[in-house]
Amino acid sequence: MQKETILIIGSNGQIGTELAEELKKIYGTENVICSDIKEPKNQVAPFEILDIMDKNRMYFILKKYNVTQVYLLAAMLSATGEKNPKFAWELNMQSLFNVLDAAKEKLINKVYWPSSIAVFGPSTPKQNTPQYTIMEPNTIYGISKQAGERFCEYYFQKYRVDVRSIRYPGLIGWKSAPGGGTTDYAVHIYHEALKNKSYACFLNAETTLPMMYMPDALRATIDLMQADADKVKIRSSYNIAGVSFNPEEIAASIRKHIPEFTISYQSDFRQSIADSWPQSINDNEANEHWGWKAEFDLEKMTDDMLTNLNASYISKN
Ligand code: NAD
Ligand code: AKB
Repeated sequence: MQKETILIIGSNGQIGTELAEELKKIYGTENVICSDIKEPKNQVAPFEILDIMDKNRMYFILKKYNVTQVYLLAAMLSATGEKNPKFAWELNMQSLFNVLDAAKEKLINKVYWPSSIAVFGPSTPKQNTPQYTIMEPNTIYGISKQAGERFCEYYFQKYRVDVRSIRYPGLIGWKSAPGGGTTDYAVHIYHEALKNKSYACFLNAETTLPMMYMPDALRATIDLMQADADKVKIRSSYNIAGVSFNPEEIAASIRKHIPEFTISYQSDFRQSIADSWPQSINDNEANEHWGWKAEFDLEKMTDDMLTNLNASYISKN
């Protein structure tokens, strides 16, 4: 087992809940310190309350545990960000500065910070969106992710900070709830299919978006963090592709398991966010540099989601 001590910031969220489990398997439970602004729902240890805006407390925790790597997951996502743009900008940027500065000061030696497909905007080519292309995001979330990417590359070039990043598509998993994004519908739909056999979708039927099943996203994250430094040639953030589909297509895949499932459409403010994003992603660089390839397609994901969610509902009742 490799000797690293990891701090996850924002560990109670959709990704943190699952990533903590995977990192503990690799590095040992006691070497993965979870932290969040709120107490976790289920008991987790070791755990520290940390508001990432409080740089002194973060430094105290880094020193207390001799942390070597930080995974910074605290952020405000696209939909909640539009409701409070100033705070979203402050949280998304200041949190990154606090962590990058700790790495610059050599308190830690590696940083993981996720970006998003939200860095792209309405003027970006929508199909097979390349790594390098027009990027004019029009959500505060996307603007903060794009600025964050520039700062990651700047800290790497100027201060040799070993920061690594992925532009996640919308993530779908059964173990944890999504936290205020535009792609959240693709998690809710499975829960509603099992509970009510119907779902009212906040995006319209033809809204195709890039998505990814959580096991693929976790594997990409860990593979990138474990790659030799010379293979990580992009220090802004890597495109990675999973699966692209629209609400009608995910509903059809659910109907193969639950034939009576119905979907209706009531699009809201999230429609214009979704319309500004790509429909599919080209991930040639991630594939060439560190061997990335997704494993889950829509049918395999639906099968796994419904099987596991069903089992978890049964065990709760
Ligand atoms: P989430 O909203 O589910 O979780 C974020 C966590 O951060 C929450 O537990 C929240 O309590 C915590 N948090 C909020 N403010 C904090 C603060 N001041 N200090 C400490 N913790 C704080 O988000 P997520 O889906 O797990 O996303 C994690 C990261 O991945 C974010 O940067 C997000 O932009 C990025 N990302 C996520 C997706 C996705 O589909 N989930 C896609 C692209 C990128
Ligand atoms: C969101 O919808 O905001 C996130 C993302 C794609 O970054 N899921």
